[in-house]
Amino acid sequence: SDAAAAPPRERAALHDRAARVLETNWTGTSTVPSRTLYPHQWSWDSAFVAIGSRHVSPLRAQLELETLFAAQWGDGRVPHIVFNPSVPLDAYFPSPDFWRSSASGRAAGAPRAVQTSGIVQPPVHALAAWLVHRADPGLSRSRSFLARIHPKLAAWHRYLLHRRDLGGGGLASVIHPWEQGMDNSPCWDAPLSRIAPAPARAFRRADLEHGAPDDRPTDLDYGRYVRLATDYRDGRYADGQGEFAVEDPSFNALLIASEHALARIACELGATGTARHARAERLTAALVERLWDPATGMFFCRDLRVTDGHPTPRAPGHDTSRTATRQMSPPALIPEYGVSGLIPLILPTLPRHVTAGLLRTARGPRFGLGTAVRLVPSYDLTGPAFDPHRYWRGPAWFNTNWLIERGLRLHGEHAEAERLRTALLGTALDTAFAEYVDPYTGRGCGARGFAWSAALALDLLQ
Ligand code: 9YW
Repeated sequence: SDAAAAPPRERAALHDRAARVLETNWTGTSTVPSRTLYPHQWSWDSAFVAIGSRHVSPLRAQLELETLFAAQWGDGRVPHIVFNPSVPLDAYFPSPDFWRSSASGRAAGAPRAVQTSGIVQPPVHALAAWLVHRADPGLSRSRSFLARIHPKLAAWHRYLLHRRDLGGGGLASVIHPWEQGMDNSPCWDAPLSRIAPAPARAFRRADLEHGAPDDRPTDLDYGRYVRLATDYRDGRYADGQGEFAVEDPSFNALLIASEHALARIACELGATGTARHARAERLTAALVERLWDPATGMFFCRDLRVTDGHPTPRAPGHDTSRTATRQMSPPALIPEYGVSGLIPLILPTLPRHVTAGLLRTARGPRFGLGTAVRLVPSYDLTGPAFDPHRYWRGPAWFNTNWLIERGLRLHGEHAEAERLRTALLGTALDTAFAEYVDPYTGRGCGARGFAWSAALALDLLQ
C-alpha cells in the first residue's frame, strides 16, 4: 500500500493503529518494545518511542525519557534495560539476577531502587528530548522538562566521551554488540570470534519462546554475548578492560547528532550552545578520520583489539619476527558493510565528498536504495553473510530507515527521502508494525506491534 500518498481516511487509519500500539505497550511510566518479546524498558527504543509519541501525547513522551533517566547511574551511564519489577524473572534473559546492578554496579553508581542492566545503548536521547520539547514547548516549559533533563543528558555524554574513549581518538567505543543495538550484525563476527563462549548450560534463552530460531541470533553468538556481559559485571562495570572494544559509526553519529541537540537545548535554557556545536564538529572530523574509507565510500567499524596492520616504528634491537606477525594481523577497520556505516548521513557538517560517497554506496548494489529494495537492509545485499530474515544480518529495520530518511532530507535529497517515507509507511501498515522486514518484499518478521515501528511511522505521518 501507498500510505503516505493515501487519502486522508487511510492516513487516519494508520495514525490510529500506530497510536493504539503505543497505547498497548505503555505500562504507565514507559513503553515496552514488544509485549511478547521485550517486556521491560529499553534505552534507545524509548528515545525512538518518544519521538513518535510526542505527536499523540507530549506529556507521555516526556515521562518516557524521565523514567529512563531516573535509572541513570552515578557515573552518567544510561542502562540499556530498566527492568519492570512486576514482570517474572524468566520472561527475559539476561534478567536482573544476571546483571546484579544494585550489587556489582555500586562502584559505578548503579541506583538502589531500580534494577537495570550495566551496558548502554546508542545515545539518541538528547535528540529525542529536543524533538519532544519542540512538540509542545508550553507544556515542556511548565514542567521544566529541559531544565531537569539537561544535566542528566550532559552527564550521559560526558560518560561516553571520557570513560568510553577507549581508542584515545575522541570517539566512544562499545564494549558489547548489544550496546550498539544491531546485535548479530556481521560487523561483530571478527571481534566476537576471539571470545570464548559461555557454556550453553550457563544460560537459558527466553527469546526463542517467542521468536523463530532461524530469525534470531545463533546459540554460539548468544554464548559469546553472555561471556562478555559476565566479564563486564564481574569487573564491577569498570571500563577499558574487556576483550571487545569497537568504535561504531552509527553509535558515534547518534552521539554527534545528540551533541547538536544538546547545544539547542542549552540555547533554549539561556546558555550558549557554541561550545557544544564546536565539539560536535570536532567529533564529526574524528569520525571521518577514524572510520571513513574513501576508497570504498563507506564508514566501517574500528576494532580496537587488533593492530592496524602497520608495522611498529623501528627501534634499535627491533625484533623483525614480531613486525611480520603484526603486519599479517587483520586490519583495524572491519570490512563489513553494515547499515551502521550509512547512518552518519544524519550529520549536518559532513564534508561534501563524504556525503556524496555515502549516497553512492547507499544507491549501489550493496544497499539498493531506490532500486533493488523496498527498504534499506541492515547488511550488504551482496555480502557472504547476508540473510534476508535473520535479525541484523539483512532484514530492514524501521529505526535505521527513519534515520536514513532524515539524512536524505537533510542533504537535500527530497525525492529519494519521499520515496523511502512512502515505503516505510506502507510497510508499517501492511505488517502491523513488524519488528523488522524482508528488505526486498517487505514481508514482516519478528514481533508485531513493535513500539518503535509504530512510533516512527507516526512521526513520518506528520
Ligand atoms: C535482544 C529491544 C531491543 C533493541 C535492540 C534489538 C533487540 C535485544 O531488541 O535486542 O534480546 O536481542 O537488537 O536494538 O533495542 O527492542
